[in-house]
Amino acid sequence: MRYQGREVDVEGRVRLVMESALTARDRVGVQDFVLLENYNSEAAFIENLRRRFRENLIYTYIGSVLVSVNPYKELEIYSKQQMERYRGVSFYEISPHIYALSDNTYRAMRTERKDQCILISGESGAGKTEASKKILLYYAVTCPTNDHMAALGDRLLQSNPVLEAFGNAKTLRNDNSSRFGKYMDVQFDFRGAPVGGHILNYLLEKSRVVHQNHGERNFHIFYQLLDGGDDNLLNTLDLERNPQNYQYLVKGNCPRLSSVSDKNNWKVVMKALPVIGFTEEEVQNLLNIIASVLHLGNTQFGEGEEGETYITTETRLNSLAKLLGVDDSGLREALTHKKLTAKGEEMISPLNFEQAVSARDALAKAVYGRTFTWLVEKINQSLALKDELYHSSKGSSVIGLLDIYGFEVLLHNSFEQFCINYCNEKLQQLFIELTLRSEQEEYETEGIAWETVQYFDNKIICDLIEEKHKGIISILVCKTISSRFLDKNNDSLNRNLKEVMCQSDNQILRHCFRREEVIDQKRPEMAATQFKNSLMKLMEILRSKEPSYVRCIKPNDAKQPGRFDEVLVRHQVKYLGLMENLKDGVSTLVNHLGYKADEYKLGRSKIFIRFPKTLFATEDALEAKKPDIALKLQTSWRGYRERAKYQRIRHAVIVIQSGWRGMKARRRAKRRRQ
Ligand code: AOV
Ligand code: MG
Repeated sequence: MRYQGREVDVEGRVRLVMESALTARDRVGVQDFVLLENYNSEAAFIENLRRRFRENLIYTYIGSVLVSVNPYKELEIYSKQQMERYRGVSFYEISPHIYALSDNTYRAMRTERKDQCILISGESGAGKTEASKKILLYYAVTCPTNDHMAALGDRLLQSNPVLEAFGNAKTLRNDNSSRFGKYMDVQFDFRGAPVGGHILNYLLEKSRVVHQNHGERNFHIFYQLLDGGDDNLLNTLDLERNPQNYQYLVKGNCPRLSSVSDKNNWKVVMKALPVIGFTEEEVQNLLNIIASVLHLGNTQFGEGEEGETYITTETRLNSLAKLLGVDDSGLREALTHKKLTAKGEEMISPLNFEQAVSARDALAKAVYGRTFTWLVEKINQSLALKDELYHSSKGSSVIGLLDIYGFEVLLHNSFEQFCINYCNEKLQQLFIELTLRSEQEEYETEGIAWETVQYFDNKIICDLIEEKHKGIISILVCKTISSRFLDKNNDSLNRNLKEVMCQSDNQILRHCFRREEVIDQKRPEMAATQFKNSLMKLMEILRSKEPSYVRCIKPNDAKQPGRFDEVLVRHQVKYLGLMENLKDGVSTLVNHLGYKADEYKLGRSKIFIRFPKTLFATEDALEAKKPDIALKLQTSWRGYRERAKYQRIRHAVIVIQSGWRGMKARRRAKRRRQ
């Protein structure tokens, strides 16, 4: 063993560091990229990720940012015992974990009484949704509770399988891909018990209802119903068990999944619905709607000699109308004709074949999409803060959880990918704004010497999309771009279909299709404009909260355990800007404190301080709240994650300050002994 130097560890013990202490580190890497000796090197960064991945250590910090690599296998690290290990324990005292981040966020909310949010990002299949579920589970299990609140915890957890059944689907990238964005607030009372919840949903990929790319599926719920529903139920819905009999399910040619049991998931969903407060009638109405979408898909058209369109599947039309709760002759007419108002007069004109097909598909998408929104509203009612808890919720705080659809690059990116990727750009922009940019600006105003860290500010991408008059979204409104892309943006339903639907007996559909909409002659907002506005609102919500970040990485494209594809990982490290998160925090501080070169050495994980007097000087500097940087760092450390923007430097301070604390404790102990 070779003598390496002296080290002040996190508990404040000064000890000799021998080489052997470093060998384990060589094997499993460092648990915080800030501690990498060569933290500017991308190769070292990737190598550290790889080493840890090989040891099933999927979590690593960059300061207070949690990086997570999808293991594509079940790891024994999410048990209740593990949750207990992380309760009340500081970030740096224990190995990195999603529970550590959950717990720290929770404690920050409790001690600072400030709303928090956890932003989870990463490309499709990287593990965002799994991470968000683990966070929710952690709170449901570890937070204080009583019977009433336990019921809320239950409803929070049960809302997940329901939303996933209706909003997730198999894609080429992910067998359980979220096809909607989800932001969930969990509200806690003054004792830290969860008392309420609220979900905001963002743009469901409705086009999937009528079309799937090869190798992909429609939303899970259709297959669950066909596989899991009993014979009786399928009879009443006039359905056959084989998904291949349904036009809306055959496009991807992928009816079954090896990784997912539709039958079991059906049971889970059916059990969850009453827990969330669905009545029997509501469940029946919901099932009728799912079945009606399948029947709509099988509604076929023929073309007469005059070019008029008629329905060739007449016998099925009755059951379709019954399931939708509408009059069958009205439905027939609305599927084959459109109503126009010209010069104050109402006219009916026949649709041609293509128009009829697209009217049918538009109806299927509208029915499904609006039902999904209704579902979210219904879940929100069930999670809403109950009156009797209102009093105890005073002075309470919120933790928001953002799980969006990840970046997607397909062979042909369509309107949905445009929206999904735009949403990801917005989130990245917020990340940059809250971490890198504001930090550098702060340095400048404080006159602190630092080396510019080059980072890619994706604001230009967001501007390109959203700028008034010349941004892509404004240009989309121009009729000159005529394509399917634009149709999806337009997303409108013929007026007479709306008229038929708003008379439905099905209470859910009645709620989804309002009479006012038929009367209102205003042109509805374009889908992209609506989406942009909803994202703007989301950004405001997130800005008002204290953020924590989980950055998910996908190790390979084959969804396989144990495979670490370096090219793929490097690509993600680059575009997530993870290297840009590493800054020279320790040396910035040390330079500012004016240490001489022989007084300290920057080690892999610690500062090696040579003389105790240097340590005392540090202590004095911090105690005297001098210099400014120390003051600033210390307050930000005190507020712990009060200011996410200091994350990297704060970490450096923790190393020094813990030592300093240790010294203080020892001094106190010494005084007591004397
Ligand atoms: P995503 O949410 O980031 O993609 P998911 O969270 O759905 O990705 O993860 C994809 C799959 O990876 C899951 O279905 C699991 O099989 C596996 N997985 C992810 N995280 C873990 C983990 N911690 N432990 C074990 N397996 C995991 V997308 O919604 O497509 O953007 O739109
Ligand atoms: Mg997801």
